[in-house]
Order: sequence, then C-alpha cells, then structure tokens
Amino acid sequence: MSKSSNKHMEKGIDLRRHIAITQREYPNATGEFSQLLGQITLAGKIVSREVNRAGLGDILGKSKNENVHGERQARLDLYANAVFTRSLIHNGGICIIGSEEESDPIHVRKPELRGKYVVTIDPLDGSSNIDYNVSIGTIFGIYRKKTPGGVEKAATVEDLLQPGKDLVAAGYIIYGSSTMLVYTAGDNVYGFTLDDSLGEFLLSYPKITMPQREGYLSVNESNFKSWSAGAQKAVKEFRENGDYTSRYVGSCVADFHRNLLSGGIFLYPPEPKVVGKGEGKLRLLYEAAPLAYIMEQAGGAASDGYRRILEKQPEHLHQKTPFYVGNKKAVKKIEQYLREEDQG
Ligand code: P6P
Repeated sequence: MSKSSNKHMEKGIDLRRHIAITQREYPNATGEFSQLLGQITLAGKIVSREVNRAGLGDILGKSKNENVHGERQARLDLYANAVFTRSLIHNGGICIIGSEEESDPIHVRKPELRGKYVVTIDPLDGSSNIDYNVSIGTIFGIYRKKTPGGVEKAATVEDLLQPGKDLVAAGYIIYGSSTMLVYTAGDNVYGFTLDDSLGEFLLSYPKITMPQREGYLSVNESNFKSWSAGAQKAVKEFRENGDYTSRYVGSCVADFHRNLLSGGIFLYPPEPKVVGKGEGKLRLLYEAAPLAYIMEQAGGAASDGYRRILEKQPEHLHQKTPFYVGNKKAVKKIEQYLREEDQG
C-alpha cells in the first residue's frame, strides 16, 4: 500500500470503509474479496449475538450429531456452521467450502453464483468451552481456486487441499470479553473490535506484531506423559528455565490471540500412543494453517516440529497436525529437541 493511502489504518475506521479504501489500491480488484470478507464478518456478527445470549436461548449443550472425528458436535457448532456456510454459499464470491463441521466439501453448484475464492473454516473452535462462558472463535482461510476452468468449472477437493503458503488471506473472530476480527491479506495483521451499539467492526489494532518476549506458555500439561521425549524436554525447559507464565484456556483461538498480542508459545504435541492423537489434535487446513499465516505475518513462527506449517501439503480435508506456534526462538528450540531426542 502506498504511503498516501494509510487511511485504511486509521484507528476507529469501520471495516467497510477499511475494505473499500484497501480495494482501491488494487486496480484489478473485482470487489469479490471485499464481498467475501464482508460476508464472513456479517456471519460473525450473527454468531456473536447468539454466543453472547447463548445461556438465555435453547442453544447450549451437545447435539446428537458427531463430526468426522467422532466428537459430539455442540449445538452452537452446528448453528455457527449453518450461519457461515449459508452466508458464503449464497453471495460470498466462492466456489467451495471446507468446514470442520462437514465431512465433505460444500460446493456452490450454480455457475452464476460461483466466485474464484475457496474458504476453509472452523465455524466455532473451542467447543469444549462453549457451555462455560469461556472465549471461543471462528477461524478461516481464503485461497484462490486453482483447478483449471475458472468458475465455469466446478471446484474439487483439490482446490481445498492447498498449502498454507498459498493462502490469499486468513483470519479469526474471537467471541470473548469483546468480539474481535483479526485478519491479514498478506501485508499486515489488522484487529477490529465489534461495537455492538453500531453493529460495526471498528479498527482497534492497526498493525499487530507479536512481541518477541517469552510471555505465555500455553500447553495442556496433563498430556505430558504421552508426548515424545523431545516435546517433554522442550516444555520442561520452558517451564523451568524460561521466563514464561503458564496460561492455557483450552480454546485455541483464545490462547493464540493472547499470545499474539502479548508474546508466548502455544503447543499441541502429538501423542503417539493415544488413539486419534498420533498427529496431535488440531486440524491443519482450517485451524493450524490460517493461524500460522497470521502468526508469520505478525513476526512469529509456526511449525509441526519439523517444517513450517505453511509448507505442509494437506493430504485430506480433516488432517490433523502437531502445532507449535508463537515466539520464533521457542519454535526453533522445539524443532531442535525433536530432532535431537526423537530422530537422533
Ligand atoms: P485439550 C477445542 O476443543 C480445541 O479443538 C482447541 O480449540 C483447543 O486448543 C484444544 O481443542 C484443547 O484440547 O485436549 O487441551 O482440551
């Protein structure tokens, strides 16, 4: 963005104006990306309203359904999934969605409704916390359709199975003490806060960069005994020799957001001997990759212990990955110990 056009970074500017000004800097922009981001944030406002009054309505608790991982879906999970997918399918400028709550991709069938973008989404991450009023969040990634034929030709799952380095944009909406949208389109990480009295997202953090202080250590230490020797050695060192404060909400978006603003490291190591957790618990496509994209833009790092998360080629929609994200030095230390202890 040229210097003259920093108006899009003025604190307090509303998201719509921010998007319109940003779009003007890209003469070839068709407005589809702006439309898509607008639809995502509209859906976010609707979900935010429901999350904030969940205890009053009849929407807490578990549904009878299970997701592809065999996890019982919370009723708010299903609600958020419906809100986001419907908002995007009908006028989001997209051609296909990969959602944590859907075992298969959702296609935009009508060619006239299809757009060039592809969305991966975890509609409501942190389900285990929903009923206890703990912060939860929506995580999304935006790619371009890459299979041939443009929007005239239907997208395929290959359009979803793209490495994070090919993301066009990524973001999350955190439903916490306030509702915030944090996103990057590759040149800056912006933070917007929802002003409920206006129903608008207003720019509250014009440029988010993660402080490189050690800050918070976020890991579920009750799994310590199931980790590899390398992961155990890294966490032990952080805990005993580092300058960390332990803080673990158990909602990835909440832990990630606090560490992004304050400094820290989040770890979800694999548990080789635990069924379903041999590759960890977090999902690559719609949790780790979008968050890794944001973290790298903010000056941090994100790894699966051996390579950048953004370099990983997804093999299937709901693939899990070990996830180490935050302070660059800490991520390097984890990679070093895993190499020495687990591969040495
Ligand atoms: P554990 C929430 O259910 C989630 O998927 C992430 O948001 C969170 O980081 C993780 O699981 C917490 O898992 O095993 O520590 O409860």
